[in-house]
Amino acid sequence: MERTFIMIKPDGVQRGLVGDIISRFETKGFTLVGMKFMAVSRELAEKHYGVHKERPFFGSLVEFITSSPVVAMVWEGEGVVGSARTLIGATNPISSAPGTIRGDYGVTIGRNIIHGSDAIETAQTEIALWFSDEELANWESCAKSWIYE
Ligand code: DAT
Ligand code: MG
Repeated sequence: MERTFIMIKPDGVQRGLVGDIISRFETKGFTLVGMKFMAVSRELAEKHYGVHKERPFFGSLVEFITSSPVVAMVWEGEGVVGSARTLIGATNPISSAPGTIRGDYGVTIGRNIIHGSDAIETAQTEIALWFSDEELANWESCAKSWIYE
């Protein structure tokens, strides 16, 4: 089953959006397989955003992600990588659709509340970066047969 890496960024935690965000993934029908509330080291932040290291916003992005705790999660389900990106909305919240997490709660790109892996391969890399195998639970929800045909 497909898995994706989701992180509620420092602004989402500080603004009290953790419960609402988790609820959106739960009620959609995805399965939580890993979660931790944690401070992010500079090393982890730089690795996670390594693809952006030449971009002008890289320094402030790393500062932001390490400034206050985050909620790191792994969610599982059919098509979860793409579907999570849809639930999250476009990168710049000023133009994210209403009904999406960023569209409902954000205004500027540097405070866009949540991260979601952009592809299946990226998800695998990010899950391995943020979680050990022992931190992920292999389990089946009792609702599975009511979510999947
Ligand atoms: P996404 O988080 O939607 O995958 P991304 O991978 O292009 O977007 O960028 C990672 C994060 O970097 C993004 O969530 C917010 C920040 N960011 C991206 N482009 C930016 C810009 N032009 N100015 C400031 N921050 C930016
Ligand atoms: Mg990205």
